[in-house]
Amino acid sequence: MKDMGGASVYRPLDVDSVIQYVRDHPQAGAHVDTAGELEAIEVGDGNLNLVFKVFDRTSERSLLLKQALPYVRVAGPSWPMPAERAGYEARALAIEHAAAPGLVPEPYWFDDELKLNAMENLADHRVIRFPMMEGKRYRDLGKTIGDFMARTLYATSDFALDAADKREIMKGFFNVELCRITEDLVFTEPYLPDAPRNRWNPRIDADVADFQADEELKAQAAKLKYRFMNATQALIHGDLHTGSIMANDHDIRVIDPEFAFFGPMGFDIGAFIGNLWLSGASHEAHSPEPQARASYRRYLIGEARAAWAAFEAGFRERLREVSSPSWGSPAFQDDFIASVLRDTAGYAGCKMLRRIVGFAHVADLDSIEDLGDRARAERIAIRIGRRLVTEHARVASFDDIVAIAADAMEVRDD
Ligand code: SR1
Ligand code: MG
Repeated sequence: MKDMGGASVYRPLDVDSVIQYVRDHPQAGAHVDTAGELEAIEVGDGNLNLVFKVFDRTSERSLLLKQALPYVRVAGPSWPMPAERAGYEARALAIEHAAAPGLVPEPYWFDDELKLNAMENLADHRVIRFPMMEGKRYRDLGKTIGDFMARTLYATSDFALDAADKREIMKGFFNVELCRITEDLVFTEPYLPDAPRNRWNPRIDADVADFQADEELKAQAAKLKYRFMNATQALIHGDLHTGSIMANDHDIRVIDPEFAFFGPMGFDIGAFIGNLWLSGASHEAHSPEPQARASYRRYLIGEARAAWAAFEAGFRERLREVSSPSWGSPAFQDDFIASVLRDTAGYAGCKMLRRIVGFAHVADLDSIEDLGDRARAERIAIRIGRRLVTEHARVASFDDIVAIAADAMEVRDD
């Protein structure tokens, strides 16, 4: 569709119009035969966007198109959300692709009129959250995500960039509306007894009331929120949960960086670690057999350790060549890594609690049909989340984070 001046105008695509769009797009021919037999399906399973896979049945090639709607998809038009978020995703994906090639989908083009990102279709990959509910183990999951974080976080930090260059990039990442979602849904509403968007399993009413009355917890969550809003350490992914990771048996990719902005590095690492612990808690129901449950939880602990180890090693390696002599001090570097570790603990805890009490939950827990079973799993997650938030400033090694999770999941860490 064109306006009177001949430019495309925004309209949400569907499985028919997306095919015509691909046929007409000058860059699509590099990825599919635009005159061939094309077929489209809509596969969006996230909270916000439309996602189309377009298959070229003649050559067996395909591409993926992700279009932002002008509202939150799961809430509908009553919750408007600027479709400009697609531009943040385009800019972030380009930077991530440069810093961590092979660890994100290859970006093809960004259509600013349609608020649409075209990219590599990860045809035989799956979002890992769902197979993990069935006990799927991904080789090198933690190592790969730790490597992704070391690469992307270092490359966009003051350690790699000249201050003026970093500030120039920051101009493209104010991302006000999506940061507001995180500020509200992660850091504010879960701690308010009467926030209208909160929802939770009625079997945990008492647990929720107890944590919402915990002044120390709320003070620590407020500190973490303030830091989220003010620590412009690096371009962070901003939503790095297990729904933002796709994998097959030999390849792992990070997707969906639309929440990207300059924030604290520990928010990304914490999101990943917190989601591993949510998975572990959910196996209270998904793996009723105690030995299988303990075994899967040990796997998760191993991947969490591997993620932190890969992040720390990769980051320290890169710190050998810093952009300013100021950053060369070994004591400063140790101090910095220690602060990222504390943030990792705190944000992991925040990301867990919001998935149990806030607006947006996770399938790991919500798929547990029996509310009593779900409550048992949720109580484990709440125990971990509360301790991580409350104790984050005292965390001195990754072992401290593991000990909190292992204790609540009643698994020996060896
Ligand atoms: C209204 S959006 C809810 C959540 O979905 C995204 O994945 C983010 O985690 C956000 O907080
Ligand atoms: Mg997402």
